[in-house]
Amino acid sequence: MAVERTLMLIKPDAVRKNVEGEIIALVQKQGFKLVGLKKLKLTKEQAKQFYIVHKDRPFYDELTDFMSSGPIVAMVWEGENAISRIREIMGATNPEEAAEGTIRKLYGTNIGENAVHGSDSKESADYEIPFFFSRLELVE
Ligand code: DAT
Ligand code: MG
Repeated sequence: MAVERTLMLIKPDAVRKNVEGEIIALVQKQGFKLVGLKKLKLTKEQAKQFYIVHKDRPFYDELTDFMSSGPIVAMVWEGENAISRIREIMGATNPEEAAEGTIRKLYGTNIGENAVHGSDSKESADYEIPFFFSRLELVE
């Protein structure tokens, strides 16, 4: 078991639904420590940079329009196997296919507007955490 850090985003649809607090509480109840937190609004260019791995996917333009459509909440969570365990708590990409009790099942709208993002690997976390947070903003 390894202590890891992972980036989670509460996407514009969930912020519009006013459920940021419920999502944070759900992750905290699983024992993870919140080490970074901020609310911000991405520009289209910033959303394209964040999701650069998807640049050749057919949904890239729709995804980056959505992610720059309103405020988001960015968080860094720390804990044992945080990367894979938080992906489990999030649920499947398509909220209709997500397991009961997962964040996307509870708060997602559709496959594009699915409430949250979570880093999918150590390599992703290493790109995504510094994208939003400086070292000074990550507090044990
Ligand atoms: P995940 O967010 O579960 O890691 P992903 O990396 O495959 O999923 O895709 C990134 C985001 O892109 C996803 O959260 C929502 C959007 N997306 C994925 N597949 C899509 C599709 N078929 N149509 C529209 N948006 C999609
Ligand atoms: Mg992904």
